[in-house]
Amino acid sequence: MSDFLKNFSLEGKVAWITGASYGLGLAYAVAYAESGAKIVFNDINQELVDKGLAEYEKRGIKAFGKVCDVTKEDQVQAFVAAVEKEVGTIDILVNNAGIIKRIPMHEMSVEQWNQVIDVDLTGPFICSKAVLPAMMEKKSGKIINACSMMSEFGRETVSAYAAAKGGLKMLTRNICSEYGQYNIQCNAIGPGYIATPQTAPLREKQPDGSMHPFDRFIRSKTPAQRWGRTEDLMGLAVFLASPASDFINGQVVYIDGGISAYIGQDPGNLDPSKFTDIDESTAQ
Ligand code: NAP
Ligand code: GCO
Repeated sequence: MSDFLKNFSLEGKVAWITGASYGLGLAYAVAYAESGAKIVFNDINQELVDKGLAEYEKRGIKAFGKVCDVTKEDQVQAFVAAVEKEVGTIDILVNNAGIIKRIPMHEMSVEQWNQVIDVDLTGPFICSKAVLPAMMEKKSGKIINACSMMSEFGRETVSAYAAAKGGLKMLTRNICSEYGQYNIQCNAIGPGYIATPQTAPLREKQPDGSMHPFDRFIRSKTPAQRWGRTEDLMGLAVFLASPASDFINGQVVYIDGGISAYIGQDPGNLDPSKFTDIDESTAQ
């Protein structure tokens, strides 16, 4: 490998991706493993951790996985201590774990609001706080947050999620500001609409077999006229975790097929025969 390409390698790094049993977290972890990193991950219950371990084993990846709820600081601290004992200090943290509740705000309970804020915003705070001391000691570290189109735009029914993802954009900037002096970079990936279980309800066929209205809508807002695939995000995830991005800090990098640059077209003008259809069986 050329000296230049070594800048994109994660050889020997320990990468922790939260909530990485499937979906985008699994894709990031696979990309990191392919780039030389040791993979550690957590999920909310043993069934999901086992599912993730099986997925990694299928790909020849020996991952370290344990149950850990990112909203519980005691569990996170214990998880990090176990990783440091059994694998090594964490070089890369991807705050990927997230939930969404699509409920009109005037019908949303405070409990439902708090559940989303706890996972999507407080979780990244708790996990980042847990890995920072070792990164400060090492004078090196990468923290990558999972922002969203909803870090910039609102839409009906996602008030708590948008507030969390908007806050996560500012947490990204603040970690950059406070810890850049330790050679720690904190950036965020801002995916567009990606085919995963989280967005599956937005693509469900209608009873008459027609497209979900939101599926047609989001394709009309995307120049590529397609949903993103998890593999579309793997390159950026590796780049932001690698030495090649050491002078990028505090940024949200949007990887959205052009949604944030495009006013959109009349959904009625779309020709479904031209769509690069998502194979839902792969939208893991
Ligand atoms: P996903 O399919 O819902 O996966 C999220 C993962 O996080 C699941 O394994 C989930 O477990 C886990 N998780 C939830 N709460 C947790 C907790 N308290 N502690 C630990 N793990 C927890 O989501 P995704 O589509 O892969 O998205 C991953 C991240 O990217 C999320 O932060 C999401 O907001 C963000 N994002 C997604 C898109 C998109 O279009 N898909 C776009 C922009 C940003 P459970 O199965 O138990 O929930
Ligand atoms: C929604 C979707 C989005 C995506 C993603 C877009 O209901 O609008 O779930 O929020 O998950 O965050 O970037």
